[in-house]
Amino acid sequence: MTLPEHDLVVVGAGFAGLYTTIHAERRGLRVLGLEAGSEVGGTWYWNRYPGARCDVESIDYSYSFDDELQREWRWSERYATQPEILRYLNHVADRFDARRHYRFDERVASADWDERSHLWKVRTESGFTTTARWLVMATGCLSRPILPDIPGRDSFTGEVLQTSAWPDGQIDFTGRRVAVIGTGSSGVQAIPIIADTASEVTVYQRSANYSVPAFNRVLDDEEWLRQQEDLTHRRELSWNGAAGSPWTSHPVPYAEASDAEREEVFEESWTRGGVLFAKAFQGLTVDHEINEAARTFFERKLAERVNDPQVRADLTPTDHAVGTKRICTDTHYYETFNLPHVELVNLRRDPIVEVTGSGIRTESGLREHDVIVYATGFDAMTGALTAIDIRGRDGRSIREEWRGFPQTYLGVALPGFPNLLVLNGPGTPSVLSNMALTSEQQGAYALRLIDHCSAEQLTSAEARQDAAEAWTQHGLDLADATLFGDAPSWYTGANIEGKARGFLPYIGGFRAYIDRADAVAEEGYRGFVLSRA
Ligand code: NA7
Repeated sequence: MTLPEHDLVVVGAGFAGLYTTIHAERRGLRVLGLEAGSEVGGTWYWNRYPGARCDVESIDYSYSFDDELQREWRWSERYATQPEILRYLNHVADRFDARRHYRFDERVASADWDERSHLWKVRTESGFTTTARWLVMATGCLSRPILPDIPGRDSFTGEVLQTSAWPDGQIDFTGRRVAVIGTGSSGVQAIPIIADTASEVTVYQRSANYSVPAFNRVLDDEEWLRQQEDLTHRRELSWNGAAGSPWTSHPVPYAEASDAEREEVFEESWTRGGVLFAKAFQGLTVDHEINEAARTFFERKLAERVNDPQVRADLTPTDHAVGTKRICTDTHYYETFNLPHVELVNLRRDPIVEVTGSGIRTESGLREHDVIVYATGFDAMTGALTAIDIRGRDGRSIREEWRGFPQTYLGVALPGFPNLLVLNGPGTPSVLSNMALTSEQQGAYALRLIDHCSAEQLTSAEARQDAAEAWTQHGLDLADATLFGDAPSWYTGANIEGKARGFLPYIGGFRAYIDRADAVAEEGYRGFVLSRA
């Protein structure tokens, strides 16, 4: 039997990849990590734009697998900045000596399954090749950036920046005329900080998003100690919750709450900050009436934050229900539009015609800029995998198959692609949950399957077609019962022209997902075909 060079290759050194590499080594597996970046960090390595910050609280957005680790790392703010999360992931890599397993600056170009030997042959863009029994894709959900196809885009002679591939080091915007295209979380976080020093900021907005203040604060010793005392309980709630965090909705259903109680609950959820606003009442993203109440509350808040009625109207979302696109978590975003040097261009009324050498022309005319910042998002959930030429059994290609909606079993396994384990793939809670914990769960689940196969002297595990179809349909049915499907979001592939539409993450909740996935394992991997070379 041909022996592989490695038991497993892990692609990616973000939260999921690092977890898996560290734990594979602990089990005595021969593991190789491949990472396109020059360092660990994943999302937090690439997205270095000003203001980049996690929208899950720092105490929750960190690994739970090692008690000493979670107690020794002292977060400085309620919501951690990108540099702090990157320092944290570097600390984790040092502490568990994880870097020695990785080859950095290695972007995987292709992977081919060899049916005879039950091995994956992996090749990187630099020409490095290796073989492994298992191929674990920890390639991230938002890691394949997109640039809009605007006529003349490359003719601009000023500086061009992209939030998702930001150069290392500070960019000085002082006295410069800056254009920002895109008002998702990245644009919303970057715009106020750019506006602090730029002489002019023009924000080109295609769709308005809901944004709720972060109410970020420095974690003083008192709050930190309180969090530490409560940590075990807090983690328990997170692992048993729907979104991997300790927060839950108000216990009284909306229908049974008085007007005063409703107002109080919305206010309290608002001041919790950011994405947590969508948790105000159970069913807020399912029931039109509750959602409308949340929308009304939001619009009142917006009126307090934006002075100009036309700008306010332009900043009011019109194409989706509250929470059905990820709510942005901001610091002074809307207030930035009260500044005299900040202009909002509503592209629905005044579309971009072209980018020129000196600026951006919309139907109303040319605005000159020194810098253009693209904050235009990602080919989410599938883009990182379809970017690689992955060939499974009988030459089946993920790139080809995922021209249609991706069929996965538990989001982790794909029919036709034995021993390929996707972490946080389409069909997992991933982006709807706290990615630090979902990454642990996914890494542990992959390793559990690998352990099972080793113990049984099996060399291959492949999802059955019918199991994948049933899982995928189950996910789509759950999403259909909510308001999410109507929103033109990256959750549904709507931000990419020609991408198959359908709700990509698993919306049934983190705990429910874990229970289902564990039941599959406990029943001897029902829905998988396990075999020996
Ligand atoms: P998002 O949330 O996908 O935002 C991308 C933004 O770019 C969004 O406002 C888009 O408008 C806009 N966009 C995309 N293409 C264009 C063109 N051609 N013209 C104008 N505007 C465009 O990405 P982010 O990086 O901000 O955030 C990603 C996630 O990271 C976020 O959800 C959090 O989970 C963390 P659209 O709404 O499509 O009309």
